[in-house]
Amino acid sequence: MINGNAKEAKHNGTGHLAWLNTKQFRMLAVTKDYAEFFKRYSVAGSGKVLSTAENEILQAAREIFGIDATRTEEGSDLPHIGLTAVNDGSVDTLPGSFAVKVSGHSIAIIGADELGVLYGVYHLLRSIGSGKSPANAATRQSSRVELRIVQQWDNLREHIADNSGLIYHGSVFYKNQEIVSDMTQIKDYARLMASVCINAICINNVNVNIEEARFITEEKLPAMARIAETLRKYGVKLFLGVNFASPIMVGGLETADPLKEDVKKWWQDTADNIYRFIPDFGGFVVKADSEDQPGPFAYGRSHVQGANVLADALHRHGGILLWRCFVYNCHVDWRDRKTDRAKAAYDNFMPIDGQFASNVILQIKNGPIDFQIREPVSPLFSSLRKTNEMIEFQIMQEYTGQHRQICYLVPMWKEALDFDTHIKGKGSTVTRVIDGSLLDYKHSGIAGISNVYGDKYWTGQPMAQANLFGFGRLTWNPQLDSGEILDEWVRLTFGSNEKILGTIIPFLLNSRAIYEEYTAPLGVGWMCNKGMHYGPSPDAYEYDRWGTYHYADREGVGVDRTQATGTGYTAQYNKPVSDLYDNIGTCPDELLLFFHHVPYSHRLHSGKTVIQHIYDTHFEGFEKVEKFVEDWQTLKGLIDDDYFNEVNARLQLQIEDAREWRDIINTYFYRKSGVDDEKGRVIYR
Ligand code: GCV
Repeated sequence: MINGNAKEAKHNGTGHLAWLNTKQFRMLAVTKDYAEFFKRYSVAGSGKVLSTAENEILQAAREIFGIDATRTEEGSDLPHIGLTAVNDGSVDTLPGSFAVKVSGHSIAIIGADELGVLYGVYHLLRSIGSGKSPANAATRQSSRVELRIVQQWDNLREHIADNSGLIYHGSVFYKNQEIVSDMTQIKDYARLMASVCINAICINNVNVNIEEARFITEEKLPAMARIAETLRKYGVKLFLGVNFASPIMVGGLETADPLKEDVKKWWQDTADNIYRFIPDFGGFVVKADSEDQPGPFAYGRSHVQGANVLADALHRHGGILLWRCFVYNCHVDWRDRKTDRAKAAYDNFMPIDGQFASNVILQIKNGPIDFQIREPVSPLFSSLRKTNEMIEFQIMQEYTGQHRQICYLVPMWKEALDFDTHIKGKGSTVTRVIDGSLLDYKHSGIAGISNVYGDKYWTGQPMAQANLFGFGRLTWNPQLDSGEILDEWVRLTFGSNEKILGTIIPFLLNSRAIYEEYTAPLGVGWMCNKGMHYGPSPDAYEYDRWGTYHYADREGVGVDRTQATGTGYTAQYNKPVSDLYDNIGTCPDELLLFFHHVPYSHRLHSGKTVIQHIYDTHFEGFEKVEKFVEDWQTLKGLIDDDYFNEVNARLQLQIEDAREWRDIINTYFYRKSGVDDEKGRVIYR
């Protein structure tokens, strides 16, 4: 199963239940405090999502307490769980808000709407599973992040992220090059997502081939409507990736020029038709003029002109357009030291800030390049002021170990969300930008490129479920702490055994830092194989037209992005951040090579030279993986065998791959610099 062949996967094991394996909550001492409540439940309100919430209570009663809960009247004096989709004023009005109130004889789950009740139920289950008493389950929650969306990079050919090499083969949505007709797995996926407050899924890749371009045609809309119906029961909206050239590809027009009347009309008719099939359709996700995808530039039009035509077509039905800012020139001449891919999104979108339709959200990758293990936060968050914007994270670990290696990414996402843009003075965090509160945006959101591909654990490496879980938890509440999220995930997935917690949590919490140690140093990025984006190949992009250069030579390494001598990228940030990065003396070590080209002898704030830092981190990172592989063995018998074995098999790959990274990167820099390791360790020659 290492390569995740979905056709062979069994989907009924504990791996598939992930953090919703409520049966194992039986073993927790705390369940006795809930048992009486689960004997009865009441429901106030009606609707499909509320029925889902009711079913969750019934299922939990059976699985945790072995009882069939009975429905009772609202306000009953007997112990019960009350589900109320009628806001009594005690809950925020934002969609999905809820309160859980615990009294002697009831646990009342009150939602601002049906969805709020469903989220309240999942909150209650999480509380039980993580060992909280009923009193500690009491809460009141809402989220300012309106759109909490996972985006699949699947396509009908079942190749996920098709140009990223170690292909995830398989999909929840497509089998044998057809859209699936059996909704079981899609339902399970929707349930898993709703349980962490995800409210939208885009089911196809932003690189839209002809097969997926047809999803918005009469022929495929019935299948889309079936999927939307399945998602709807969990409060999850369907989004689709569309190709900007759809009017030509599937509309039979000769042009996709957004200013042509027939093109506008085609988009309007298409949207009208979609909403006939799917009245609550979420909207489109568009990658235009990016990596050879078509876009408005082909017609001499701006991205505003392009986006607004699609947005207007959706607007009449309440739909939203997610327009990606991943627009850059992917053909760079290595002699040109001024053209900088990192600057492209800002250069393309800042001049048109404020001109987009009100239902457009600009979707911006967390960093300015492409999901490297360490990048600064995209400067667009520090500069746009008049356009709805959302952040895009990559749950799928394209550059961070894919479905093999353990790399818990929540700390990295938190860093981005907590980053201070200074756009409205100190304290202007990215969270406040993307939740719309700081700049008074009409829409807000967080997107995550999904790591789900139909594998029996959903995510290949079972530990990568923590990223999926953590992503959802953070979208609902960006203030949550990475460690708290992880603690909750481990308890829900493996139980609350101290040995398990004490082994898994410290490693996972550090795993991003560890991955960074044995791979690309000090923010330099791009030391991976070309295309596949897995494994070390430090010069793969260095001599390629794609041009994501690190400029390592015998004297030094790094990209000069300063204002005086470099590309000037640092000027895209607000003060004091621009100065912090621009000045080699204040630039944080972990981003040094992103911003500066330095000699190998350059001394870091840590006191080490750059070259010694590279050697040390590569040796140490590898040793930490080696140690975890040993520690993992001590969990045999304590956790589910299937989980144990699957993680173990992938850990054996991780250790080999970490060794390869260590040896190739150290050798590369040793041969470039000619500087010996101070500690005299063996560097592969
Ligand atoms: C969906 C990277 C990946 C591509 C991906 C692209 C994007 O370049 O390798 O597979 O395309 O990012 O985000 O659009």
